[in-house]
Amino acid sequence: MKTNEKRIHALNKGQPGPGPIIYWMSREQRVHDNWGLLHARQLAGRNKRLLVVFCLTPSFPGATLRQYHFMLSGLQEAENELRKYDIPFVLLSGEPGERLPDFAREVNAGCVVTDFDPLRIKRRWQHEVGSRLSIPLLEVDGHNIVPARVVSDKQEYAARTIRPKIYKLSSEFLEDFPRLEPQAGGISHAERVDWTAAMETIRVDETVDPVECPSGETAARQALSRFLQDRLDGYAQKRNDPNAEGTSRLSGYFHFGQLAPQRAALAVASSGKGDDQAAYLEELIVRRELSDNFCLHNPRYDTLQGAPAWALKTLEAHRDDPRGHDYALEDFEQAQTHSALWNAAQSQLIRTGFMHGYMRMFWAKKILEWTASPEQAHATAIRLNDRFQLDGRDPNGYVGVLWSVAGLHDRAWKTRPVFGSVRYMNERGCRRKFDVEQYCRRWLQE
Ligand code: FO1
Repeated sequence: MKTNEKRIHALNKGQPGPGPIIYWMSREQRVHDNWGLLHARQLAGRNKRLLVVFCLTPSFPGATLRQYHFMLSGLQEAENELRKYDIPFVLLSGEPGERLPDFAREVNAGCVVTDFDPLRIKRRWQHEVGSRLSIPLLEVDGHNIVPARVVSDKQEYAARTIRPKIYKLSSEFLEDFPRLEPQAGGISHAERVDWTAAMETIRVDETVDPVECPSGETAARQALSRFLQDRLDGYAQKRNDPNAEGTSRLSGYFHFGQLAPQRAALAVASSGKGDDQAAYLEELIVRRELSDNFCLHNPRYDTLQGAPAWALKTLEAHRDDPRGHDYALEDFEQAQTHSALWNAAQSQLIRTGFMHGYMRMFWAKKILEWTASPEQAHATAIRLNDRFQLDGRDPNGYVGVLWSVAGLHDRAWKTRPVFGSVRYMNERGCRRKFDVEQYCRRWLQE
């Protein structure tokens, strides 16, 4: 079975050469269930060699040791797994715009295949690589079930507008993955990656510790199995209770591409779990793919200016409303606000690299309420999200912050101070949903 042609998009006008096929792994850091790698393997066929290359940048915007540690540990597993298929894994260090074209020339490559990613930095890398290659640079969307370039050619207003587009096309794309074919004798000269040396090239903030969450494709599959066995039953009810641990906890694996969302969708879709199944597929497919759609079509996805016009207007009208509290970034970062509930959420984030989805909304809305301006609130939420969340720097994070702070993909609500008609949330609402004291006890204890 071939990769659906609609997942593939040419990023330059290069002409294929006779040499090896390179799969430039970036967003999809896995060996199995990976449409980009499968397509590269198909192009290599029997007569060409396939090489997998990852380009490690010494610092990725906003990332810390926490995320690099997780990523490198998953990549080590990918190298070992690829060896079983006789596919060499090459780790380059430095700027992809320079290192990739140099490497492609060194091995006299015939074609480069890479992952779809709507974020600015990746599109810049791809532009630099594509314009320096005389061979084709092909992008494959291995992240979205319905490829982001296919589902819509414009920024969608909300879940309600993208949902029918996704479901209309999903039967074409929600197919099982073929197996990766081993390549005969492809690895004989391949050297092993020196992972200790690679770790030493990293130049990031080391004060944010790695988290205990196990990394890699195997751990990701196990996490999916545990979710299906233990937590899918009752998901629709329990997912809004931060004490119940009812969510999937797969977002870190999706962010680093260690698990294909399509694998999770196939498993959940065949679970026969009615409302729970539908609630999870809504999050996994509609909400996640809406985030990629937004970042693909809105170049201001990581600034307040990315918000809808109605929300910018109402926030402007309430710019001078008195704030009950006016905290600086450091107060938030160190969980030093007057609110035990807010501090508990921030502590959960610092300790675990994860914050429950319901708390993420409350957390970001309170940053808006207790900060001098909406711009500063937005920048604070992005900075903390990118720094501490294992899945920071992801389209989901940018969309989540804009939803909370500036009404993205939402509608106008009753007008209130500071928020204007952006949806408001307060602690009383949290108390109606879950045991706030239990959550605070859990995350505020030393
Ligand atoms: N992708 C790369 O191709 N090379 C890197 O060195 C790299 C570092 C990195 C660090 C933290 C992080 O959260 C992501 C990182 N990514 C890197 C990208 C990542 O795989 C995702 O593609 C995007 O962040 C989400 O679209």
